[in-house]
Amino acid sequence: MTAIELARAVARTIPRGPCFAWPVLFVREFIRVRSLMALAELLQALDALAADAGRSFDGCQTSAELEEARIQFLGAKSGRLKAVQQLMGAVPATERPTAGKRLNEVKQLVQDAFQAAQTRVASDTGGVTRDPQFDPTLPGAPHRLGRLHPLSQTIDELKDIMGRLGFTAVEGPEIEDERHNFEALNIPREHPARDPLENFYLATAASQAGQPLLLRSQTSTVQIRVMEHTPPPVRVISLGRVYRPDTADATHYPMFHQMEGLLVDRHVTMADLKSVLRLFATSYLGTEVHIRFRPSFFPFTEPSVEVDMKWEDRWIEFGGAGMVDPFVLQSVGYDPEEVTGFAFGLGVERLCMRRHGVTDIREFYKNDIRFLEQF
Ligand code: FA5
Repeated sequence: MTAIELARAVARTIPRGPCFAWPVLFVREFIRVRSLMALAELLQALDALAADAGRSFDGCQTSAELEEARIQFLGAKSGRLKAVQQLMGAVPATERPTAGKRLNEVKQLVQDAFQAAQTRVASDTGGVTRDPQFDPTLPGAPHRLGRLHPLSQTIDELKDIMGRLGFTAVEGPEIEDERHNFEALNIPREHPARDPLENFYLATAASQAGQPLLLRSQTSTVQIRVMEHTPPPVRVISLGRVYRPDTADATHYPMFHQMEGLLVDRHVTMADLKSVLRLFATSYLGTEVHIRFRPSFFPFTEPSVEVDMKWEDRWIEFGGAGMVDPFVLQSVGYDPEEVTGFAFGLGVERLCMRRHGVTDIREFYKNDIRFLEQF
């Protein structure tokens, strides 16, 4: 019944009296009748809900049907129980105890019906009556567990070992500007290492940044980034991807990983560098490892060496190293008269290959599960 229909019906029931009393009587009667109707409406809705929910839950055969019915009746946002509960607001305060009692009873009924159906459906679907092929006594099908890629495992282990030697792991960006990849590392404009054919320059990114950008060709960039923001002493490693347009063969790949190490402090010498690298190699490879330094050249270290390790009676190059060039220390604001430092950059793939006897670096990037699951 609409409010207007209700008003007309109430008006007909009020005896005609003095004209000033009639509106008061009408309003009082209108409110009383509307409250009683709200209570009746709520009780009727509760009865219908109890009956519908019972029927619906009883009829559910599968857990999907049951879930649908649960949402319809008990759903927290738009379930029917929730909607009926909202009718309570229109019930007059004097009638609320009666209405509340009935609401709680129906709530309990609906929940009991749901739980009974839940127990029945669970036992039905697991029982032999539904699927005669199902044998609950057979062992379950094991899930195939994934694992970390061997290079990720190696990186974790290298961080662990170097952490024990007091080196903190830091990160640097893979897209670099020329200052960090070359200039601050004492690699001048005419140096062949800056040849576009030796690097992956990024034309589109550079045009937006307004300066040349490239994929970093070495992790030595992170040395600069750390020293720019940290006063000495510094003792860090950085592990990450580097990119060079090298032709892929058994020991080279155009994208590979390096571990950069940097230690700057007072009185640091080449002897410290060799001790750290020997300790590291012995810890990672598990046996006493021979390492040797071969004289070499890197623009950012002086003196510079290639670091070789012995592998099956052969010397294999694992990286470059040296004492940080005073020019580099100066370019980041350090005083080369106060501090000295060493740095090294080792190929992570080559370390992992040596440790596990992998003879071709390309295996790491083929994504062949038969290879990867051996680690
Ligand atoms: C450098 O990259 C120097 N930044 C290392 C360095 C750091 C020197 C700090 C001094 C001080 P180099 O280009 O030699 O050096 O590379 C270091 C190692 O990376 C190599 O010894 C090798 O193990 C690995 N490497 C180089 N190119 C490749 C490649 N294409 N694929 C796989 N590993 C590579």
